[in-house]
Amino acid sequence: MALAYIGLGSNLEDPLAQVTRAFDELAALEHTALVARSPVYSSLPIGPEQPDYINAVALLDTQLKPLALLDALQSIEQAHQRVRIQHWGPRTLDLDILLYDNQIIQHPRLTVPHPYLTQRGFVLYPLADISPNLQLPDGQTLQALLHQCPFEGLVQLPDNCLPNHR
Ligand code: A4P
Ligand code: MG
Repeated sequence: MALAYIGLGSNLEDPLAQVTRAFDELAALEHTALVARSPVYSSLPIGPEQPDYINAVALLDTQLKPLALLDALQSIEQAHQRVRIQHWGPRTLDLDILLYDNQIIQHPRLTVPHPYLTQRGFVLYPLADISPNLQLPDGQTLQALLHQCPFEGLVQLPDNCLPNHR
C-alpha cells in the first residue's frame, strides 16, 4: 500500500458539486481507500483570465502503482466531461498526483512531486489541513513552504455549503 495525495480543482459547471462528486469517485476507486479529505477552498485563478476555482486535497491509501493511479484519475476526469483546450485554462475537473509515498518520479506521463506543488497556496493549505507535519521527498517541510506562500486569494468554505451535507 502507498499513501498518495491528490489535488482536486474545478472552475466550470458547478465546481463545488464537481469536487464533491470527485471525492466520492476517489473513495470508490478499486484497491484504494480514501483516508482523508481536506476542507474545500475557493481560490483566485492562476493562469489566463477565468472563473475562480474550487480546490481541495484528498489522501488515498492505494495498491495502485503510480501510472495505474494516474490512469484511474484520468478516467474520473473524463467522466466529468473534461475537455482540454488551453494550458492552465478552465476545467470541470483536474486531478493531480501531488505526492506518492516518498517517491520522486520522472516519467513522460508523470512528474511527482507535482512540479507546482511548492508554489501554490491552493495546494499547500489544504495539504496542511490533512497532514501539517508533512515532508517532501527532498526534505523540505510543508511548514517552511507555507511560510513562503501567502494565504491571499484563498477562502476556506464552511462544511455546510457542500451539496451533500444538508
Ligand atoms: N502529468 C504529469 N505529472 C502529473 C501529476 N503529478 N499528476 C501529466 C497528474 N498529471 C500529471 O495534464 C497534462 C498531463 O500532465 C497529463 O496528461 C499527465 O500525463 P492536464 O491536467 O491535462 O494539463 P494542464 O491542465 O495543461 O496542466 P496541469 O499541470 O494539470 O495544470 P495545473 O498545473 O494543474 O494547472 N488556479 C487555481 N486557483 N486553482 C487551480 O486548481 N489549476 C490550474 C491548472 C491553473 N490555475 C489554477 C488551478
Ligand atoms: Mg492536471
